Amino acid sequence: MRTQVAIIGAGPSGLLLGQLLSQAGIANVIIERQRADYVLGRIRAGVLEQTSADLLREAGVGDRMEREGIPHAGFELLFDNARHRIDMQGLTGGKQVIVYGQTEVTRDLMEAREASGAQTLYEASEVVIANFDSAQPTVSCTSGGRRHEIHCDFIAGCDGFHGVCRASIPRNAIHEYEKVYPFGWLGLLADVPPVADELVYANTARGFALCSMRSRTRSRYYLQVAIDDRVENWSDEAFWYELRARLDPDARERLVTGPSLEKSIAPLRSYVAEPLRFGRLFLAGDAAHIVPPTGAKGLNLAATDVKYLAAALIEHYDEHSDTGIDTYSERCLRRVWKAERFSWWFTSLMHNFPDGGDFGRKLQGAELDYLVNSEAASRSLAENYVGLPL
Ligand code: RFL
Ligand code: PHB
Repeated sequence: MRTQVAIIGAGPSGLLLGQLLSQAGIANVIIERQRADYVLGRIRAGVLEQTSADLLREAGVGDRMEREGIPHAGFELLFDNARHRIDMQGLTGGKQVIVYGQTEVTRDLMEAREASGAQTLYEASEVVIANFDSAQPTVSCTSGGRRHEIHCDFIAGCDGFHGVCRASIPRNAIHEYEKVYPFGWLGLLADVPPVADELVYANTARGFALCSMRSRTRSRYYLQVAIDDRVENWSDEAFWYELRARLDPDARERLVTGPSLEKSIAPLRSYVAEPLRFGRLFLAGDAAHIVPPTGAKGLNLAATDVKYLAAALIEHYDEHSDTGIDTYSERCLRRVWKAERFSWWFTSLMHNFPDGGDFGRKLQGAELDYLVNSEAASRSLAENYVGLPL
């Protein structure tokens, strides 16, 4: 088989890249390890920055997001038993974020891909990428009971943190930066109305909690748990009990509980691999970098990588210029490190650190107090949360 761009991974990065390339008339094949319904079953991100929403519109998949996505003009910080609103819109000259689940983004992209007739090999095993340091890269995999060999001009590594692409780059050609946090997030999805109209980020002595949502009837909640905790340890009742204990009295009263649709634990990590390009292989999204979810930046960073990568490949084919390709890594990394900084900072501010001690908690209290009472500090938070300019 021959194509122009072989894309490894059908998460949001791979599907969005495929869509932008197909729109530009560039042939592409996606190779995905899982089944489509498995990919759709993963409950992950919930918040889109305006630049990500704009890109989805540009890619022709913005209609349902427009109808069903919920624009948010602010969010709340909860500490010392009280909630304080951060007026994102007022502090950033009118910017908002859109609450629209990653599952929905993925579904919209999968439908658009099917309609375009572009090829996707699902349930691909033994995926091997080769020769990407030459002009004739190849991808081989087993799918549908037979071995495929795909010859291409470029490989896009959109295969997430545990994928094969980054792992195929020679160790001495890549520099990794990593920070692992001593806790995880236990998430629960339930068909109950959200406890508040906007997201609530809570710093409490019992640990961090986040009240988020997918719609006006579906809530997503998270609790900070120990790094070695297991989801089997958490009945729905235990989850709701602990969440209630981390809320303020008003929210505690309003909280509606119900059976969980999904419950899982995610570890928290900050990670960057540099550079994002090796010969004719590009890394994009979680394959290249991970942020802890506190700042809601992961999916948004993936979208920006893809925006730059699609533009670079289109420039290569249409204008015979490799400027975009040559500057891809540097352009992405400038934005990636700013989001890494923000996500690390917000994580450090909001969580209970096992070895942070009383001193650490006092400092967090002082910073939160400063944050909600200083317009400059609130604005800095709001500016980062809605997404820094491209
Ligand atoms: P994905 O989504 O991991 O997709 C990679 C795909 O590659 C496939 N794959 C392979 N395919 C072929 N061959 C192989 N060898 C392969 N190995 C892997 C996988 O099956 C998969 O389908 O990466 P992508 O596309 O880069 O997308 C990144 C986002 O998924 C991620 O950044 C966000 O979910 C992070 N994130 C959040 N981001 C936000 O912007 N806002 C949020 O509110 C937000 N909340 C979150 C989050 C992530 C979370 N978890 C579970 C880590 C909340 C949580 C709890
Ligand atoms: C979510 O709804 O899953 C979500 C929202 C905001 C975050 C992280 C996750 O910061």
